Formats: sequence, C-alpha cells, structure tokens
Amino acid sequence: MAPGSWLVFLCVFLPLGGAVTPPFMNYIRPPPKQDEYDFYWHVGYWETMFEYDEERDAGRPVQLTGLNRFGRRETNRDDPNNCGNLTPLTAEESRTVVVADGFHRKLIAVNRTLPGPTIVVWKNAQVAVHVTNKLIQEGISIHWHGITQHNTPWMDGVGGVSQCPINPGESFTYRFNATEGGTHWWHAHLGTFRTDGLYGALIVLEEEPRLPAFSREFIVLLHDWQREESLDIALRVNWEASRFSYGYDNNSQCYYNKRQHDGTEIAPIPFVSGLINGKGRRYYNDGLESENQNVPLETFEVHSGVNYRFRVISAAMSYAFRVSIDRHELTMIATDGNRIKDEKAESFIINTGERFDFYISTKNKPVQNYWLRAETLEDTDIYGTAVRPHSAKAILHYQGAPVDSDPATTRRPCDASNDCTVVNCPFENYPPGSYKTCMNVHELRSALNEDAPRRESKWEEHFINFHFSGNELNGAQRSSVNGHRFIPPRSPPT
Ligand SMILES: [Cu+2]
Repeated sequence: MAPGSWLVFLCVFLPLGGAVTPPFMNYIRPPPKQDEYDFYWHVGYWETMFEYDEERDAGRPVQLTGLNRFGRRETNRDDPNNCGNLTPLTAEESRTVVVADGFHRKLIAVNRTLPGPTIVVWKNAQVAVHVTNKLIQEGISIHWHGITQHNTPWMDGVGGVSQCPINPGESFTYRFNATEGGTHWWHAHLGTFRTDGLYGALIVLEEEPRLPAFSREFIVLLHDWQREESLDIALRVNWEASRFSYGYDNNSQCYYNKRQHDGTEIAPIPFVSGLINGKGRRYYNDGLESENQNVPLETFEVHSGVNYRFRVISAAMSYAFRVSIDRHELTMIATDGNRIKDEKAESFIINTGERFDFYISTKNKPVQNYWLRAETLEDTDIYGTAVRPHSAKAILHYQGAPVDSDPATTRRPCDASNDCTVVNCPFENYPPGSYKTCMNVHELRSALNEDAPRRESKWEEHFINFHFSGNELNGAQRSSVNGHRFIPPRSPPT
C-alpha cells in the first residue's frame, strides 16, 4: 500500500471522539519503554461548554447550573421563546465538556480536548505524531518546543519556514527523536491557533539521579484565555488599536496597559480568564467585578507525608505568571527541561514558552485544600495607582479534605523574619521592604554539568534589541528585533 493510501486508511477508521483521547489527565503515567511511540491527532474546530454526540457528529451547548454541575440546553417547538431549560449531564457526560472559563467560544483543538493530548515518551525514542487537519479553511503546523531536531530540521513544525502548512483535509506525520529529556510542550506554529487551544505537554522521561521519590508527577499548563478568538486580538494589536480592546463600538470604556513594579508596561490586552489545565474563572470587567464561581477548577489530589513533582508550562498569550502554592515551599529542580541544583523558593515567575519543575513535600501539613496560584505581575495602572494582580488558580486537595470546596488558604506572608525567594524575576529585584528577593535565572546552576563553558579570550559582542513598539496613544505592542518585524514567508526557502 502506498504511503498516501495508508494515511487515508487511518483517517477512515479512526474514531473522532473520546475514544481517541481521554479527557486531560493532570498527572503522568509513564509508558512502557519502547523504540517508537505513535500518536493520532485530528485537529478540528470545537466549542467550549458543548456536549458532543459522537454517533451523530453533532453538538449542543451546555451551561453551568452549580459548582461543577452542567445542564444541556433544551428547545421546545411549541414555545420558541423558551430555550433555557437545562437537563442535567451525568458525571461521565460532564467529563467530556471543554470547560475553559465556563463561557461559550470556538476553539481549535486536537481530538476535542483542552489542553491537547499529553505526549509522554522515554528519552531517545522516536516519536511519530500523525496529524490530520480537519479544519475547513486553515493550514496548520505543530512545533515541538524543547526538541532541537538534530538531523530532522524539517520536523520543527514552523509553518512557512521549515515546512509548508498542513492544508485542510491533508495528513502529515511528524517523526523525530526525543533527544532532550525534561518538561517540554507542543503548540501550533502558524498564525494564531496556539492560543486558541492547539497546545499540550510534551514530557520526555529519563532516569534522573539525585531526586527524591515522587508519589506523582503533575502537569500544570498555564494560559491567559480570552473571550475573543486570537486572530481578532492579533489584528487589533497589529493595527495599534488595543486601546479599544473593550470593543470598537464601546464608547464608554477604553483599555490602558498596566505596569510591573519597576515601571515596565505589561498587559497589552485585558486579562480575561486564567486557565490551569484548561479550566479557570473569568474576571468580569478586567477584574473589577467578581469572578464566576461555578467553574470546576483543576484539582491536584495529594496524600500526606510524601513528595510531588509539578511540571509547569506557560502557554500564555501575553501575561507572565508568578506561581506558588499556599503554605508550601517549592524546591525548584529544572528549567526549560534542564535540571538545576535544587533551590528553595516561595514562588517563581514563568513567561510564555518557559517551563519550571519543582516539588513539594506534604509532610506535616494540615489536611485541607490549598490554592495553587499563578498571579500576573500587574502592580499599578499607567497613572501609578496600585492594582491587584489577576490570577489563574487550581486546588491542591489533600485526601480527606472537603471535596468541591474552594480553599480558604492565604499565601504565606513575606516579612522580615521570613523573606520570600522568587525565582526568575524579569527585573533585578523587588522594592526594598517587600521582603521578596529575586533569584534571577543566571544565578541558577546546572545540576549535571558542573563546569559551564568559560568565556574564551577572543570574543565578540552583539547587541540584539528585542522590543515591543508602536504608538503610545493607541497602546501598540508590536514586536520587533533590531527594529525589524517578522513577516512570515509564504513558503519555506528552497
Ligand atoms: Cu514554542
């Protein structure tokens, strides 16, 4: 059978629904060691807060009726003005709903999941991901973030650069060796689909010396989810129109950036919802009103007296997050897939694309629910008035603590007797008196290569100016390198 017809064969017989990919699991189940791992992905449109009928390939909107309770919308021909009746979903049906922030929105998804399927393989195995583009009008490509693609640069997945996009209806097999161990991720690398849902974890397992035994290894994917599709936002930013993020027809409210404590302008677009593993609560009106409370948050189930590893990946569109777990010290053990010498921290800051691994001990902790927080770095508005940061939250649930109940915990105070170490600040330090001390990334040390390369006597210096620029009045945040903007090529160079 020719390779092409083999792909067609697969397309016809692969079921589309939950049979291909179970709902997202937030912990790693190590696979058996194999030379090759195969994954079958269908990239398609999907909707948040929708129920999928696999038999009829149809969907129906659902709504939240209480904390973690969903109802299916019903219609009645005899009463066309009444279509708000909800019939409850079973727990099993509820598990297949892509919740996001509990509101309806189109997304682009692999096998109808958000985040997309987790890839877990052993180091140096061959990974084969068979991707079929089920979209009707958009090309796609998938990038394997953290894999260097030695000898396989054409598998890097940058549409228009390392390959032609996979067109609607086409299939393409990515095949590469998992040469880098650690916490990585995959995401769309053409246009704006990454932040519309085309992302997931890519974990390359290896034997790791000098680590305690972990009862479980959790995955934490962070995302600043928007109510609009990413293309609308990207166009607005490119047109220097992000001041009008509350709507081109909204004459009563315009959006202005926030600042970090050091004055750096951040937050070019309003924060809407912070998702952890595809679930989070929406802030109304940029956080001035209360969040919606019925969205079930991601929950990490733990037992007392053991260690848990967390592999944190930022899939954010534009916000950096400061990550912490209330009343738990973090032991940082890896960044971007590279093991580092252990560093104790109260929190760490993670930017888009970065990964941090840490572990916690659950010894001698009161049995209850604790917040895992991912807070933005928003400190003031442009006038210097203090603002509260937004956050994505998840629940660390000790077995025996109440189920379906938000934690009541607070983060530990940073004070004179107990300073907080914050790893990976994008500024030199916090202000004096805040009792927060930055450990910047250049202060981290490799756990494996004790002798880092030293500077040679002959060296050259290059300045590369990464910049967000534009018209101050309208709040442009267009990115450039040495004053040049990236314009995607129409095809890979030949
Ligand atoms: Cu990437």
